[in-house]
Amino acid sequence: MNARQFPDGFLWGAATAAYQIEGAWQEDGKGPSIWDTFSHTPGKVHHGDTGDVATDSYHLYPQDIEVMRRLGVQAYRFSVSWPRILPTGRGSSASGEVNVKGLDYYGRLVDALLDAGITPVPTLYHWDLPQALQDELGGWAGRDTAAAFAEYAGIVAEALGDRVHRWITLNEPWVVSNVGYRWERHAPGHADAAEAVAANHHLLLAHGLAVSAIRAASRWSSASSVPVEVGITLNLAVHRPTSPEAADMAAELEARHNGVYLGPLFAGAYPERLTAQWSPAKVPGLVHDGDLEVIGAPIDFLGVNYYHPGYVGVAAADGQLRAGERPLEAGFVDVQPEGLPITAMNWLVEPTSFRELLVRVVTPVTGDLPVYITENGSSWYDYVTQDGRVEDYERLGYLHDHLGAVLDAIADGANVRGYFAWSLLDNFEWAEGYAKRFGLTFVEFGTQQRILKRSGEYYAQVTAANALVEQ
Ligand code: GBH
Repeated sequence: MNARQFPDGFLWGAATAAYQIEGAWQEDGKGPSIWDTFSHTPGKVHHGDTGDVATDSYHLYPQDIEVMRRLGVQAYRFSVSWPRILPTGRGSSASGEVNVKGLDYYGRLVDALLDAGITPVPTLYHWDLPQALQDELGGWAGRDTAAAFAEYAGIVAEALGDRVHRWITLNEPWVVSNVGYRWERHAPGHADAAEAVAANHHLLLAHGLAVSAIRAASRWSSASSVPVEVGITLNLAVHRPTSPEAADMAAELEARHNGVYLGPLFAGAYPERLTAQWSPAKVPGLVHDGDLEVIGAPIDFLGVNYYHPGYVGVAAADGQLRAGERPLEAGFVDVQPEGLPITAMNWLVEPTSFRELLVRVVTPVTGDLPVYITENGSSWYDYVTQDGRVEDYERLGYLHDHLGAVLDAIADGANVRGYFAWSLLDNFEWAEGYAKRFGLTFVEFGTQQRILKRSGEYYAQVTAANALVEQ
């Protein structure tokens, strides 16, 4: 069978995030983050797991790079821990101090990546806010956190900008705002819709301010002629109605998920249809004059994370839940249609929704702008066989089918320039602790041994061929 080729120059990568892999939570002057606090609070994370050690990548990053070589990836998306760089969250402008040892760690990591011929693609915020900023400013619910982020971004860009040319400001502001401030499931564990809407706006403001801070710092530190590229990563959603009566609710959910970020970033406005529960524009005093211009500053690419579709249906008249339904709101239910596979996270597997996302949701707003898939992957109950192998054919199938969806979207005109698999290796899966594995590499958490899974072997074939290899 002929393998379908990806475009020339398509970038193959793998992704992780600082709190999920680094460990060393108190080492070399690092300050506490809201995730240190949250995971150390009984009852917040499954099994009481924490990121104290995680995959110990603060020390074992050379082993991670060895895995990257075996996967044949050309780029590594990792995140920088803000409290490792600024233990109190602030730089010199607010009597904070830069922790040079924290910066040195990322310098060593970047140098080792470049030695291995792998392009570093750091994300500046993947959910580990300095605890001090939560305590003093209300975290993302406070406007000053946006300015603090821009200062931090400039400090990191100045230190690494001679070697790093592609930056991602934020990871998934929807998750930060809603899962962290509205629904309590992530740090800081608040259940406050007003805080969540404020966080939504302040995160976007932080992004916009950071874009110019990174560009300014890069001009200063970069002697090379490689132009700096800055983007943001969003988790975007496809919500499909199970009947025409649910279509408006599906559109509402997509506006809360997608429009509230894509609108300000690409069209200068929050979606009209949303109420003050969801739209910063409807909250008096939240959006200041000039904010939307800052947020809409031109970017060089959009990062898209995608895992699963959502289905929304009309609730039964008697209010009883039918098979596969979960309560949503106001007479609607979240539906898991019969027959679709479900991962260990209880997420639906349906690759056609990925193509739909890229073609219907993303391309109309991004146009010619490059799009990178900055995360995609799946969790399954992996185990090591007696001969030391992890035969994760479900993950291999998910990977194959979702790469096929990317090819379909490219054929439909989507400007997708690269793909980062989530994740390089099993790691701390937030509220699920270590119970849910997403890696192309298995980690034996007792010994920190890394074992390439069958899916990782498959990914190595794909990256080598730049094609959707068939098994
Ligand atoms: C990503 O977020 C993270 O960036 C990464 O750190 C994480 O390890 C990875 O995914 C795997 O979880 O409405 O409650 O049904 C996950 C993005 C967006 C996926 C929301 C689940 C629906 C949750 N998530 N989505 S819910």
